Amino acid sequence: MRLRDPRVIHLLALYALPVVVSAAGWGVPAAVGAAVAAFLLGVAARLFVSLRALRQPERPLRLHTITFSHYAEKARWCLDRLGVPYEEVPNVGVLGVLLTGRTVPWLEVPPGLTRISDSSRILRYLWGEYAGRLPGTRTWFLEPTPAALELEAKLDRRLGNDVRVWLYHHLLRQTDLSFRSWGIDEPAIPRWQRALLWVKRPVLAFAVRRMLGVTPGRADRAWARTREAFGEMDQLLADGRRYLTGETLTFADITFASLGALAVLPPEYPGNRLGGRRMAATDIRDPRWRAEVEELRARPSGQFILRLYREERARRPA
Ligand SMILES: N[C@@H](CCC(=O)N[C@@H](CS)C(=O)NCC(=O)O)C(=O)O
Repeated sequence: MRLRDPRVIHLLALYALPVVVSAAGWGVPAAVGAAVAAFLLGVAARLFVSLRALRQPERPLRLHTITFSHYAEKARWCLDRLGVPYEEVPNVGVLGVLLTGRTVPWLEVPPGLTRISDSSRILRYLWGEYAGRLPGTRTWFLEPTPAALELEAKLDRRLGNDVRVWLYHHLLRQTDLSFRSWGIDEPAIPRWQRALLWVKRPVLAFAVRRMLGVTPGRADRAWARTREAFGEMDQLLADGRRYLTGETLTFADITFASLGALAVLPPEYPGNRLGGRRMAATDIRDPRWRAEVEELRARPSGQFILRLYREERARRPA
């Protein structure tokens, strides 16, 4: 969400419209005129953006994210690994979903302004678009084999949600870290968005609690299920295999490592594209939370995530 995008200006104008109409004391005909003008402005903004995009067919992909989102990290990691040019458009936490109803990550594909939501759909798009065009050594990890697809679907549905509920339960009680997780330190996020965070934190905290159902009871259940999921991965790795589905890395490994990372806090999370402060186990003040992180880190699956981050995410992407 950037103020130089005419669609954002239009959205903000729509919010301001009732205030302007009532402050100016306009009657019904003038208010209807203003609504028609707002509609035409929206049409013009979209037309302008579409035509501008068509004139720049070489524009890179754009990945819209929240810096610390683990689903966003999954897509970012795959894009980095694939080595295709892309721009990241980071935003502060939960603003997008409140204003537009769209979750992150979402991928903007030029020139037609195609938008792909959901990390798994983004991965399928990358496979469909680049397998065959790039050398196999770069794309194989995205091959949608039944085993990798099944693991990804399970992890997306369960681990991703459980880690989020468990983490928010802790984060909402440590204000400095919740601000950090929403992007307050990320220089690539516009200043106006970061400034807004100070004002809207109570609203965000309320919305997150309500939308995700973050209660102590649910957080306990989410924690228990997170341990279970790590336990299942321990079992897969118990025969000494290097990766979850065998001897080569696939997007299923990246899915587990990204979605589990916020429970293990590898120093390299979330990759090296972003410039703000990261989250370390030593930043956690609550002893219970810290003990939970330590417990997962000590397991083979926790060690697996730490290893993958060391091996894959420490380098700066090209
Ligand atoms: N199944 C989706 C889940 C995406 C999702 O829930 N993203 C969260 C962030 S982790 C989100 O956008 N929350 C709203 C927001 O923070 O603006 C995916 O795989 O991309």
